[in-house]
Amino acid sequence: MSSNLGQETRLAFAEAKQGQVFRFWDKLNQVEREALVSQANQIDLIELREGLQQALNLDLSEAQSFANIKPTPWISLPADLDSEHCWKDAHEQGEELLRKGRVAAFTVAGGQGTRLGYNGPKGAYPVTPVTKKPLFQVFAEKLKAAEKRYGKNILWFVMTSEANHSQTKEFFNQSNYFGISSSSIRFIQQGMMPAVLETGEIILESPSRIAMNPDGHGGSFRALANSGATEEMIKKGIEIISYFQVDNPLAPFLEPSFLGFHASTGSQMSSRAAPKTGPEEKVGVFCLRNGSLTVIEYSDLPEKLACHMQSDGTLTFKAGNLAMHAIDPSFAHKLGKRTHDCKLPFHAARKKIPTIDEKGNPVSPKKPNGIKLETFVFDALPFAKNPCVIEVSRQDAFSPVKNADGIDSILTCQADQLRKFARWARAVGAEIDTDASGLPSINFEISAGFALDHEEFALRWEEVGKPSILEGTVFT
Ligand code: UD2
Repeated sequence: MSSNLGQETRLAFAEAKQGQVFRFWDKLNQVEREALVSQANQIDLIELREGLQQALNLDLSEAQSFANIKPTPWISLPADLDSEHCWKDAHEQGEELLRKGRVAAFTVAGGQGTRLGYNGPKGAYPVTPVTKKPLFQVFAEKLKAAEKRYGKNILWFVMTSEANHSQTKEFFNQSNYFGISSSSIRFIQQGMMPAVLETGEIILESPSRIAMNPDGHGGSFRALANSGATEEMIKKGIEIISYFQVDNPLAPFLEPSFLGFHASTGSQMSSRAAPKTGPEEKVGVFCLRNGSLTVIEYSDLPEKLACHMQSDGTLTFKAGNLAMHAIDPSFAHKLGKRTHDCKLPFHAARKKIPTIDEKGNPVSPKKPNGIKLETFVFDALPFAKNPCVIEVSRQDAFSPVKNADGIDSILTCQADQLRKFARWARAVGAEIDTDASGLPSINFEISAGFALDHEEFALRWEEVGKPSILEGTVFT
């Protein structure tokens, strides 16, 4: 067995006071040693030290920095003739961008999906009410429908992580790429960060394995830049990356008005927002902090501010982050390369991290024992020129699947999909019973291949002879 294996790495770790990572070295076999060294080589020790320091400082400064926050102005939904004109212009501009092939779709799907407890990539999770199509298929069908409508191929970037990269690719492969040409899809893998103790020491998951987690969706900038994706986009004349999360089947990621507003305001990063359902809703809020647009995460916003009301009885900090952004590829590239003036801060999440004891036996902690470090995509907003927040109708755009049950679960998401289908069907005069919340008494489904929006549904429903809608009807 070569005694020089990983010598430089082990030395560097010892110098950085991380020598404990190799404390079982003498007991490891060759394969285990190689695996540990290769994992250790992925870690940038300087970034880790600085990132942790910064995250702990951020924890302290967050507590003091709520003095200078204000609600953000946003472009609200059309309410009068003037604003209707603006929305119409933005819609036309967005359609033009789509016709010219200036937009790429980008799904972040690298998360660990811990809360959902699903054993597989979240995008494979069955989500539609009748045919139980997986999330990735729902997005693929929207993408194909938009390609058909605008006569252009649309590139689709899917961000995965070490935990689900090969499973995700395999899932697309087995599903025949949902009828999309495989050459239009790019899988890019995000980076990983080691989990650490409060003291900064890296945690071992087993004697030969470091506990690591994906580096947060802010890692998407680095993944886009390092994989060559941003360069490809720039070369191909793509002007907008339409960013959305894998957990939200309603995401209207190729809806033109949002893209149009982003372009017409000269923004480098724009975001969709909707009024929060209440102070306790688990979405971040857009606000101005010292004059810069930023998002304060739900877990960081003090209760007093979360509950604060304006004189009209609405929440003062109401602009909820729906995690849909339009991003300029050159801006993404610059952030991804982490030039000195443009680094996203790390945030510390205290979690229960499975580890080992001094003898190497597994330990499942009962309370948080370590810190996961992540960057957040919305922390790019303060770096962006003319960042812009645009309202969207929540019922048409947002119903994430995050939990196994309760709020934001498959049940609430399917109910929201059914309500949307029922609104479209009732608007054309189809007879459907609903309860007071708009939930139909039957399950039925409208695929994006049939209609991408309610206007198209009206046309197509006529074309197919205005059929009755019954339990289990599927419009494809
Ligand atoms: C996110 C937002 C919250 C709100 C909400 C809306 C954060 C920190 N908070 O809350 O403000 O907008 O969504 O639904 O984002 N992901 C990766 N790689 C990672 C981590 C996450 O790809 O390293 C993806 C993950 O697959 C998922 C998305 O990012 O699609 C959101 O992650 P989350 O579920 O941890 O965020 P959540 O629900 O706490």
